[in-house]
Amino acid sequence: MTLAFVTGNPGKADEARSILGDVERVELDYTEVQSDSLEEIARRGVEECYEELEKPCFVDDSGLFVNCFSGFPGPYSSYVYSTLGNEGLLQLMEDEEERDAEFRCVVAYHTGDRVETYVGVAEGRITREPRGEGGFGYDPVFRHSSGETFAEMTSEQKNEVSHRRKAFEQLAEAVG
Ligand code: ITT
Repeated sequence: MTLAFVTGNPGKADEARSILGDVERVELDYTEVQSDSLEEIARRGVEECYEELEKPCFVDDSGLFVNCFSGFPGPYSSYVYSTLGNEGLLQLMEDEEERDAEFRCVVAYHTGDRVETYVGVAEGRITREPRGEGGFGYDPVFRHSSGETFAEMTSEQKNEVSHRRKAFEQLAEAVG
């Protein structure tokens, strides 16, 4: 079965394909409600997408949670990325020694009669300089606990260990 993935982010869609196989990317401008919970944002988003598409579909709401900022930018990652970008984030953290961070990915899947959510987390640290050319978004400034930034890894390497991998694996199991 080809699943419909509603996202405006082609990087996410590529990763979903390499993890799940057959995925149809649908661009639909659904409402991302203001909430400090990725799960709430994803759940409400997929309900709206299902109403529009009238077929099973899923969305991915993800974010970078930085420890020394109590989890900021978290659910606001998209806005912070498009305003401050990676350079802005590094500047904010210039004097910070405590650089632990995690990526979280919540996938919300509308089966046709209910919504299921799956969470994946990847732990690492924020670098002092951007490193690597691969991936997208915050990848150059996120050094995964295995040693390299997500942008230094090949897409296969990132997809082995990423937050998205962990969430999508659960989706893959659920859809069989
Ligand atoms: P959607 O249309 O799917 O919502 P988006 O890019 O707006 O796409 P989010 O709302 O989930 O996605 O925002 C997440 C932000 O975090 C966004 O700026 C992404 O670039 C970034 N992000 C998410 N996953 C990432 C990953 O695996 N590596 C680097 N940055 C990531």
